Amino acid sequence: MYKGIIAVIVLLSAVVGCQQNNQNNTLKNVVSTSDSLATERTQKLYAVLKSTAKKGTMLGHQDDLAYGHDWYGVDGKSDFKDVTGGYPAVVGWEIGDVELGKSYNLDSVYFEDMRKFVRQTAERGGVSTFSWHANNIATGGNAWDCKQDTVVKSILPGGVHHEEYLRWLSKVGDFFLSLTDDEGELIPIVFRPYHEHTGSWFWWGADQCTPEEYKALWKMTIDYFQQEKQIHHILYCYSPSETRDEEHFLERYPSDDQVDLVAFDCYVPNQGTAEDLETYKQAMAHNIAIVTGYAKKSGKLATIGETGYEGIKNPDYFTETIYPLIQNKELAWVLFWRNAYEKDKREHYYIPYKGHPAAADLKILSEKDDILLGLLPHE
Ligand code: BMA
Repeated sequence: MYKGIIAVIVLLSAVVGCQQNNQNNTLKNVVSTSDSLATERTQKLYAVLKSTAKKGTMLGHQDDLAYGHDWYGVDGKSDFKDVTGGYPAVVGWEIGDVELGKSYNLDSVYFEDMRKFVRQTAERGGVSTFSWHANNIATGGNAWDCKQDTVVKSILPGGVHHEEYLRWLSKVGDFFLSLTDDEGELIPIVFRPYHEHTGSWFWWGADQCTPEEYKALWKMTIDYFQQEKQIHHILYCYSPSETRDEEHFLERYPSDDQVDLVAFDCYVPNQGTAEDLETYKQAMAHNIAIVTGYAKKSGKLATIGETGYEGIKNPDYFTETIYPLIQNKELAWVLFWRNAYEKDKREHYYIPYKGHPAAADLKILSEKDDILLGLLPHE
């Protein structure tokens, strides 16, 4: 377990405070964020993540600081911390409904609270990553509404919903621009938009748009952020669901200059039987090989965008399934999905809470030498 988080924070702040152009140029050569105007702090984060991934993998948990299996909105609480003794190095957040101007997301997490949690995570030397279950602008339904298959086409330039969609992007951008530290400086973050698009359960999925339309959607989004909103503190993560091979993985890949991290989402399927767990192991190993292989080739950074075993029915899942899969792989992190607090979702959790049979197992995983609790210092 890596314990130098304080040293890391000091180092990071030192570099963040340093504005000389010559260093900026040096960093650019080493790091090459996809956004050539990325803030120095963002470039720094990318560089640090790359060296961190060479040493080990960080653990992440969706919505970790906002709620857990048996609580909502308790200051300082975290299911991950209750079980391992420390906060997760990576915290995932979901911004669905921010585009509608709501003050809380589709899982009832207030955006105001998210800002605070992102600040706390940065202060601890951790990373915040964002997904967006964007609503369906054409039908008024949610992200899962796939009743019609021309939504993407309708929001691209020339489409009937284009202007309205740009107003949504503007709201998303305003939220990202509100993620600042106590000094008012923007905190670099990871954005993983239009995820699981090789599946067909979101309006941006494989049956809902062509590869060219998907790529155009991605480009339109980041061009709008960078050129219209002057947003330069984001690392972009491309995260399909499981893919067959590199060709399939790249079928809808925007381009190397629009992506910083390559990932995939993969869950234990069906009821989570021993057989399902076996299927999952194979799918994970296969997809880890695809993303790490492509990351190596392209100089990108590989992560696991989302994963987990709903209800964790095997108490050895973390040490016996996850650890062998991620050991000795250049993966920056693995993000486990949320521990729902909702009364009708008692089995919808992906890390153990205090007293759960798999709690000791997650703690053992978190204590492995190559499981990192924060970012490493950058040489
Ligand atoms: C899904 C589930 C939903 C949730 C959505 C967005 O995987 O967890 O309950 O609303 O993600 O966070």
